[in-house]
Amino acid sequence: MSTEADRVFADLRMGRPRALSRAISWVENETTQAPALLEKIYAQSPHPWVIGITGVGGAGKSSLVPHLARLLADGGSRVAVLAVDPSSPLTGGALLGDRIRDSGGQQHPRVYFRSVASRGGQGGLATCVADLVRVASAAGHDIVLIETVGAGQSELGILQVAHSVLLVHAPGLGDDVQAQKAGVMEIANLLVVNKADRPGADDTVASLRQALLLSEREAHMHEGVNELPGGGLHWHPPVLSTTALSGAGVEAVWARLLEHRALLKRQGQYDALNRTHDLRRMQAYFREVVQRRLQSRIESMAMLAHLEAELARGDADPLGAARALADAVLPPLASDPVTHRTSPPRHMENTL
Ligand SMILES: Nc1nc2c(ncn2[C@@H]2O[C@H](COP(=O)(O)OP(=O)(O)OP(=O)(O)O)[C@@H](O)[C@H]2O)c(=O)[nH]1
Ligand SMILES: [Mg+2]
Repeated sequence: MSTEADRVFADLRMGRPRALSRAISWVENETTQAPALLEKIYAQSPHPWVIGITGVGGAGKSSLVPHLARLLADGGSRVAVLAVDPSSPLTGGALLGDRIRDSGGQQHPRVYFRSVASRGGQGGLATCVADLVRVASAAGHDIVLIETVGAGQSELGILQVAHSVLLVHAPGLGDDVQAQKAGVMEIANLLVVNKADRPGADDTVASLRQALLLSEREAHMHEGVNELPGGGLHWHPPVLSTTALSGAGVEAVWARLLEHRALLKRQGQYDALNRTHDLRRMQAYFREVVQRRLQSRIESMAMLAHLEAELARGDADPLGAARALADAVLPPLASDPVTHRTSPPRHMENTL
């Protein structure tokens, strides 16, 4: 007898957008059907090409992505766009603005748009989005574009799923090139100065190019693929400009992305990245499962209430109590960095 997960999987494989939306919701909300569905998906769906699009708020990522998606779809690809919103502390979900944007416009038959909540940071982005990428692949999407706001951890999270990372910048957002360099510039394979119609765009292009040369310490490299003296190949991130209002410059961005993918494949890095992403996913999921199991075990123990009461009275210290709980469910390691105590500490006299 077929389960609900079987049916959704079959519908997914037939490319039904509603099945894709449903599958994404299952995974996002960690429903009880999600693991069975994901198991099928991972077994039977290839890695799509994942392009991460990141950059400071307001640079024009969301304006640029539909142009890029349409271009790829016109070229025959099936494109899924996942827009990762910072979770709202109130709703815990994707911001309303992008939800609305999802439902309006951009109705290319080979483009699928969806906002997903980031659940606050790197872990949330990496765990949920890595699965969603494969869900999209099961539905026949061979390219997945992921938009994230480059505000701290999320751009590092994007590295755990993307093959190519595009950093969007724009004039007038503060000449924060130094700050950019310190974080996200190191991971960008392609830099785009959007709003080329605005004054100062050329200066922004020039300062990004300068910053890249400084960080690469290789002033003679040209943008794209460079042949090194020893025979190896090196990718020097190109800096391009676009105007998302008209779509100008987007074709050049696409050409460079193709070049980047070709280099990754030529160097065997494309498959290596796929393996690394799977490995990271396994490690993250392992941590999740272990933590959940241990947590549920601890919560069923009388010792927890006992320790909590001791903490409340000031008769235990938080670290000692945590260690005592850990010791109760897992044997301590000889290499544990802290002194092992067999019983919860009772030395917290009111000395203050
Ligand atoms: N003049 C001009 N304005 C643009 C261009 N691209 C986007 N904008 C405007 O810039 C604003 C921000 O654009 P978004 O696409 O929402 O920027 P974003 O990077 O997705 O922003 P967040 O999702 O908040 O991080 C909007 O008002 C756009 O209309 C452009 O090429 N030229
Ligand atoms: Mg946006």
